[in-house]
Amino acid sequence: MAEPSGGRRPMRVAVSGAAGQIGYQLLFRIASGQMLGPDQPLVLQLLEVEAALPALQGVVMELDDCAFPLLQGVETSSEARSAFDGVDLALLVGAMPRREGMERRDLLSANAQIFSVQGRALNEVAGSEVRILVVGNPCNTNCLIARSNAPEIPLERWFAMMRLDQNRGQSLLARRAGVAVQEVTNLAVWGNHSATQFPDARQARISGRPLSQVIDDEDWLLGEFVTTVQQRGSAVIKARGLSSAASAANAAIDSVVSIRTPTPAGDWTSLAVVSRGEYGIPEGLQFGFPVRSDGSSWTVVEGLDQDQRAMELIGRSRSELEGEREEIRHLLP
Ligand code: NAX
Repeated sequence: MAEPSGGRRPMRVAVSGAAGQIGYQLLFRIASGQMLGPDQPLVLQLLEVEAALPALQGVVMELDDCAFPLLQGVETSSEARSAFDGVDLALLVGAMPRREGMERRDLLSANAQIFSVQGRALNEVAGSEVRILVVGNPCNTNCLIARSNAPEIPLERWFAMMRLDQNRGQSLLARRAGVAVQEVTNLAVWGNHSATQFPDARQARISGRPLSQVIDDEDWLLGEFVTTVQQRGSAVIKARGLSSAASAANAAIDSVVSIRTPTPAGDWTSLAVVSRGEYGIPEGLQFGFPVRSDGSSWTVVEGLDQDQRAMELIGRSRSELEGEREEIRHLLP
């Protein structure tokens, strides 16, 4: 019988925080081929803190028990240099969670330590074409920190995840318009993956038509729609008693697919990428923008007409990210 790999070189995929709840939703989908495609063999290189390695071993046992044809190996480590050795793709999911009584600045600096170490390790040992998606929060600033510690890796290879926010918004718009979710396109989520993000429904399209022709309710689009998407993570925690995990893993897979696949004509996808000054966003911030990919490189979609109200909302998220950068500036190399 023919091998599913067709003789292709396996891709090396690192996942940090692999024993966590997102990890548990993510690894099986990656190993089954949902992220890299049904013909692409892979090796998983899983990073966890020392204390979580026994739990991670249980996850590895379950991966074995799935007998995934594409999965050619699983390695585990608590050392970033070992987990990132030769990787083509790194999904940085593990992060220090916010504990009771912890100030935001403590959270930022605890994560700054983690992501500096991981950035340096990627710089030293990752494969020459590596791409990195940061999921662990605060993901935009964690990405900026890791990137700043990896001078050999081009800035364009770094992404922070905005896709869960886009997907949440797309579902909400589809429900409101009474259409299937795939009819909703061109939804950009601007700024920080936090409660200041701006999901911009007014540029969206429904079945190719401007959204305003279907949902003619500016107050809702700039009011309840925006706050519902911004607060969705908290709403899930309230209902489930745990933060979003399956939907976050799904969004990580969607993000990687949209980086590696040409964006459908006329559409765009939401990714936080390094700012080159587009829309007046300071250079170097890791900022959520509408992005188009050609399958290997990407560009921010420029020239979208943003009115004053939209620029104010985007500005709020920009100020928050500038503030985060100030908080950790002393830790940047
Ligand atoms: P869990 O606490 O279930 O898992 C995190 C795992 O990371 C733990 O197993 C922990 O041991 C590990 N870890 C911590 N520090 C590490 C380090 N230095 N190296 C390697 N592993 C480390 O959290 P989970 O629900 O899986 O969420 C993971 C991260 O995703 C959190 O920071 C969370 O805030 C963030 N999220 C980001 C989202 C986004 O859209 N960008 C949405 C979902 C999620 O909230």
